[in-house]
Amino acid sequence: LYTLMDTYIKNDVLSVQESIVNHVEYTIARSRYHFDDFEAYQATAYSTRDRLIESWNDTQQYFHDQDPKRVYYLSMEFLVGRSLLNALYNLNLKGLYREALEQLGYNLEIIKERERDAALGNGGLGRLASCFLDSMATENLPAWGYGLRYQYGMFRQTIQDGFQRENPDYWLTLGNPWEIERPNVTYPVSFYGHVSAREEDGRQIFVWNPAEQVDAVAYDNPIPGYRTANTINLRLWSAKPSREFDLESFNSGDYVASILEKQNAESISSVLYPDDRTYKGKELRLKQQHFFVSATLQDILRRYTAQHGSLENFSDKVALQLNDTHPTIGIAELMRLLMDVYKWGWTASWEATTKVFSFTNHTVLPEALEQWPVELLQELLPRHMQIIYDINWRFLQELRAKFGNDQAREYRMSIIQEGDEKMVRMAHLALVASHTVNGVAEIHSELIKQTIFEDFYEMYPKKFQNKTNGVTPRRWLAFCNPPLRNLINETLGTDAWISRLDLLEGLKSHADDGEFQSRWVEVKQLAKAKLAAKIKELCGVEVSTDALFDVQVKRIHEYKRQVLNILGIIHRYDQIRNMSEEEKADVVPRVCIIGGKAAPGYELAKRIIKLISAVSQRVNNDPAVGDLLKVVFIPDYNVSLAEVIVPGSELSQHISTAGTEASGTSNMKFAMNGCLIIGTMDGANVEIAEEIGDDNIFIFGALAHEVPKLRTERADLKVDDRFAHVVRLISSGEFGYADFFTPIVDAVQGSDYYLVANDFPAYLRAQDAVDRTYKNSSIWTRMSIMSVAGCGKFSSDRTIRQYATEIWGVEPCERPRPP
Ligand code: 26Y
Repeated sequence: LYTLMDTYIKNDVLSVQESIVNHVEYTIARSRYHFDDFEAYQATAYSTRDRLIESWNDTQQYFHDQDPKRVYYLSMEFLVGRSLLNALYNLNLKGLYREALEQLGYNLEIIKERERDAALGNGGLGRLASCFLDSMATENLPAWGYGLRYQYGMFRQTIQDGFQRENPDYWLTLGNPWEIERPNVTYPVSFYGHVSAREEDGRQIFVWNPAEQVDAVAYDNPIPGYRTANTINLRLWSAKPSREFDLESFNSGDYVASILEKQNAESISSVLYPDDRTYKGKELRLKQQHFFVSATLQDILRRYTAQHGSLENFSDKVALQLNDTHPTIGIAELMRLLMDVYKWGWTASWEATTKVFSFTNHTVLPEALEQWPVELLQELLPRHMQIIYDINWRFLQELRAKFGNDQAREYRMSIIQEGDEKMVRMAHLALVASHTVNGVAEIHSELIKQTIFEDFYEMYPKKFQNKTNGVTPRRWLAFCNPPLRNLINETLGTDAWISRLDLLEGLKSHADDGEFQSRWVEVKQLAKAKLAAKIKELCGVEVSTDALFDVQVKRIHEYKRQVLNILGIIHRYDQIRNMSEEEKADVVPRVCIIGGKAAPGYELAKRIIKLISAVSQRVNNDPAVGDLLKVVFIPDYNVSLAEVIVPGSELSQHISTAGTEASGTSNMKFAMNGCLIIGTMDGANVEIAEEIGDDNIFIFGALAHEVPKLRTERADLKVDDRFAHVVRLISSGEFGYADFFTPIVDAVQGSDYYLVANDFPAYLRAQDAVDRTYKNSSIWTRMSIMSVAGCGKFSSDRTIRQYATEIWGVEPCERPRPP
């Protein structure tokens, strides 16, 4: 038996082929003699999954035996993308599978394209969560991620006549080979009803009598680390009709109506909210949040007590990280579980709760801060509302003890916002109950102390930390850009940099080497050709790979200033079309690539997409311009597209109004791939400039501390003539749809909250510097090499190690490699 238990799956060409063919026949039930590319993908995925499961099981067993302190990353979003190549690379099986498939008549590079992205997130915050899982696995941390298994992920964007259309992303239609359904890991989650109180052993006991219950079913998604035997877990919850409530509702008489009503339960986890900025108090979203954290906490407590016999030492052995305020209701839920279910007193429950939770803030924009109407919370979660009131009462006592009777301060800081409609401020709840709060880049962590959380910083200065974001160098360099990976490997004589990104520094000494530079350029040209083919496929536009590829891909938002970009493009267009042929000979040809989704309810953002499309129509069809300027809007920007766009870019725009972009993470991905950055002193751009050197980046624009004053003075600004001119081109109908674009024109001509007019001249100057530099290939290439060489800090491995030591207090727990 012992030998049987020690038998691992065999990894040789024949065994892999056998496993793939077996899955064709027995898992997807197709003929092993005839299966198409999609079926080959499915079978390959299942075969890979077998290997992941083996590693997952042994890792979890090892964690169990070692019993270290654990960390759970709670996030409403995980932007996973595709898994096949990532898993094969991490398990070091890519070459083997390529060969095995080739002999069977399939091409791994082709079949991997058949996988659909898991898009269970909006943008930066969700992708960060996925990069963190990759790093937690690679750093061998005893960690799990918890989230929701949405049936509809981020909508698919199509562009019709230049307008955005949203299409449902029913990503599970053809199955998801990466998940493991765990029907036996199911918890009831309650809603509505009322709370009753009774005396028990001289103590008040509260009983919540819920009126609605749904079941949360676990789906496990193995997350392999890079070149380690550890595989961690991402557990996602799916809502199912409750079994427990069967009896009650079914005795009520109308059998069919009862069944139909119960189906509604599934709607709780059915759809991801596609808005990442403006908070709307939607009941379903609050239900999702509670559903998610209740199932998660029940699971964590159950697994803890199963192993330890009780909850003793729970708070020494568990850390819970809240990814923004979205899972904050979990604070009240943990209090409820400890007090009402495990019968702990208030003090012990509060002590444990405040010891386990910490919280990350991802934005300074006040409109994104979550606040739930008291009335809604009261109705949906009456016991939680009671607990929140109790937490607040004690908090206000503490406040008075510290600052005396200061009503204005109490009003500002209270967890409950008074007013016509009373609201629960989730960020305040998170701040009061967490032992640590962190921002996501230096500048952002400073700003939250001075603005949105100023009062809390005064009260709890020691709670505040910074954790500058990072991205996984596996997906975002080593795997998405093999030619660059190979060149770096050869140059450094090792591939160790893939998990120790600081080693990229070794490239610095080659930055001026002419021969190395030309190989660097070759690598970039290969990636540009791939991107050009993608553009042809998706936009039908032919672009020259001799042009400078200039990219801005991210969610469409006023603060990210895609408008500044398009105004700059219009200026460039207007210049070119008025040039003589001699002047034209001097122009650096450009391809301007823009992509990103607008929240379906964000009207202005959708107009910006239409403006970009209208400008591209005009520019691309103007014979006076030819190859000197092309503008393309790439539809449906997502993780897999980013894996093609990032390596193929030469210039990337990160041009938010200073003080508005918390960090940005794509800036790191672009820099890592030798793309130069044009950007403002905002978010992580500041630290990127510091790391790679300010002469290797194009920085422009107002600084964060200047912005408030500039806003008050905006009405008196003497607007640059070129700015006035390009805005006039839009409003006079040069690109059609003049009326439709009026709100955009008004926004930048009116209060201009994001200071587009202010920064316009500096932006054009920076773009001139870009053109001038590009003409000198050797200088440009040197800057590109220095960007990559200076990127070591921006690995999420570094970020995660800092979270582990400075916030969570967890240590690596590395499973020994099997023989
Ligand atoms: C409450 C709801 C409307 C909501 C949903 C999603 C609010 C916010 C979000 C997502 C926010 C987000 O993606 N923020 C980004 O987080 C990145 C990772 O820290 C940062 O790099 C980026 O600057 C920030 O905008």
